[in-house]
Amino acid sequence: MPGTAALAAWVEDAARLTRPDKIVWCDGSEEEYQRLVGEMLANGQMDRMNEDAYPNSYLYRSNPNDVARTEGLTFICTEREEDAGPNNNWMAPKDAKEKVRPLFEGVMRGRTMYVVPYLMGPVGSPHAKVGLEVTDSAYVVCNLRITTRMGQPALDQLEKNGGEFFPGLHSVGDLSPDRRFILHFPEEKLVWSIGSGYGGNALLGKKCLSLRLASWMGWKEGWMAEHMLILGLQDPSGNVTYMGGAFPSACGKTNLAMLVSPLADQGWKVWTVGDDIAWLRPGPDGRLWAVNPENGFFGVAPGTNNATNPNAMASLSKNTIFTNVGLTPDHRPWWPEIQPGEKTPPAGTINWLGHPFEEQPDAAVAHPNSRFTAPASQCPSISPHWEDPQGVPISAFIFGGRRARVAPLVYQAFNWQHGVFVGAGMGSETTAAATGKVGVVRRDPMAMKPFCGYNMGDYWGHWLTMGKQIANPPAIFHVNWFRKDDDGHFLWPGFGQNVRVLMWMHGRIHGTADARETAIGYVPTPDSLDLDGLDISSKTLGQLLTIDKHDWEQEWTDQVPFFGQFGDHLPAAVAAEHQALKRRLDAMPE
Ligand code: GTP
Ligand code: SPV
Ligand code: MN
Repeated sequence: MPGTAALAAWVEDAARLTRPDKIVWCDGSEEEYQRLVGEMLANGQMDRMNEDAYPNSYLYRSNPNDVARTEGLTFICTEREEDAGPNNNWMAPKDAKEKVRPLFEGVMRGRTMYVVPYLMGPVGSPHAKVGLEVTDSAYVVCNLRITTRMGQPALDQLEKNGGEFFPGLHSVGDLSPDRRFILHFPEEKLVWSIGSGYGGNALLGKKCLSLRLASWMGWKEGWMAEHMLILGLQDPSGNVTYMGGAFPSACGKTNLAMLVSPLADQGWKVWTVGDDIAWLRPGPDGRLWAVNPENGFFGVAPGTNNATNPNAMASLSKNTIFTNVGLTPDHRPWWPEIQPGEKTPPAGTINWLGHPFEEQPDAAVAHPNSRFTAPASQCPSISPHWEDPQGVPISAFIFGGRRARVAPLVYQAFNWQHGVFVGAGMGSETTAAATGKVGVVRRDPMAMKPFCGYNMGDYWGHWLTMGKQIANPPAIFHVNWFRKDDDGHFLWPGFGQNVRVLMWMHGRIHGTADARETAIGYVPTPDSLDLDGLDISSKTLGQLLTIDKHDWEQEWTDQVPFFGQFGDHLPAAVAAEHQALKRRLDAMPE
């Protein structure tokens, strides 16, 4: 069956199941966007932002029980449970469908079914994938229009891809978490999501297709799908060194990808290629090449301002959808630190729950996981190569966590295999990006714990295999912008100043920066970091670069049961690196 006919047949089946009153095929046009926004403004689901300050921008408040990804309700449905692994919730495909099909039956009665063909990846890229989402949420459609290439580009690519497309069935259902399921069928390359309209639960091109299904496909086909930003660091000679960075949700990818360098006058500048997802393939030159499958950002609002991230502020200055932020009396968005240092909003600001914040002094004004959806093309630092069909060549991978203790500002792995172990052992404090407790250290290997669509042990095996297949594998680093002093203050200024750490990496890659060898990897010598113009004491720098034997022994011990869960799926090389770390820690002086 030709691509479009197969697409139509799939939609017909979805409609037979969900029984919408109306089916609307979306083309991604401006007129269509305005019509949908107009409907949501009219029915009270959206508010218009101040047209002078934030043209063509809107506020949406989600259901208060639907504000972040719900990992406990997210499933990988493979024939064999061990293919999903201990890192995922699992249901057999047949059981999952039997359980969830009744929730979809007739769910769209009285509603419109929107049919959204979309493209993940640059137009014309051999790596681009066609998705098809059917949804009963106009808000989801509007977000897809910003974060994907929607409509004709997808249909055009369908023919080039031999008709291959990745369907996703989505309904907000009744929004009850008791009837919420985000189901992935990697063997069928299918997604079913019901009961949530928020972010990664509902924009099926993002985490569901571009990470969970794509990571499975990468494993089977010899490429990689990673929860990574992609940036280019331009040096004073004008050369650009590309890096991919995997930090867990709400741990700094968007901010690092859009960094404004305080050393721009010396020729150091950062270009943004992507802020959340990278698809990587070996190129003919023996390097890994990365594309950003997305067309826009779904970025964390709180903390974003003109000092921390001016490029994000410019990106969200127009044509943006704000979700769960506060609304000031003059219809501007509000979140903590929207102006540097601002903790309280203007009088009369409406909180994310829709009430004057003064009436609910105990509620957050903006939800901690409030976000902006903005076109990537509006980012002032967007790379001239961000839509290159083949992507950009990656020279470094940066793993990162949010750790008040333990992890130093930066260190470099000894080699690829050790780097894979560094990623596999990553721990990070949980954030508001997923429901559940915030600030608890959990293992989040390669920042992929919530997104790896198969057994994480096999995933590490795949990383090791990829390293053998590429002649010039990227150097691997680990960073921590979030180390704190005993009073709970961040030791490192972060944000734009992180360029100094990127410069050290650049020096390591190009053979010009010094390091000292420690038990965990190479750590900068104090004078190998360029701290010119930065007010930081040598005591603070010492704290930032300290490797504490006891902290690391504790870390090592925490990793034991974690790696243990994977049984035979744990690659021998990862187990060997874990043991080697123990020997180096034992040899460390007290
Ligand atoms: P997802 O979109 O959830 O995958 O997150 P992300 O990794 O893109 O996180 P993002 O860059 O949006 O950062 C999340 C939070 O961390 C924001 O509140 C930022 O202000 C804060 N943050 C980012 N970079 C830094 C930094 O260098 N230092 C400090 N202290 N905070 C940072
Ligand atoms: C994340 O949680 O890592 C995000 C936001 O990027 S969401 O798309 O909701 O998953
Ligand atoms: Mn993310």
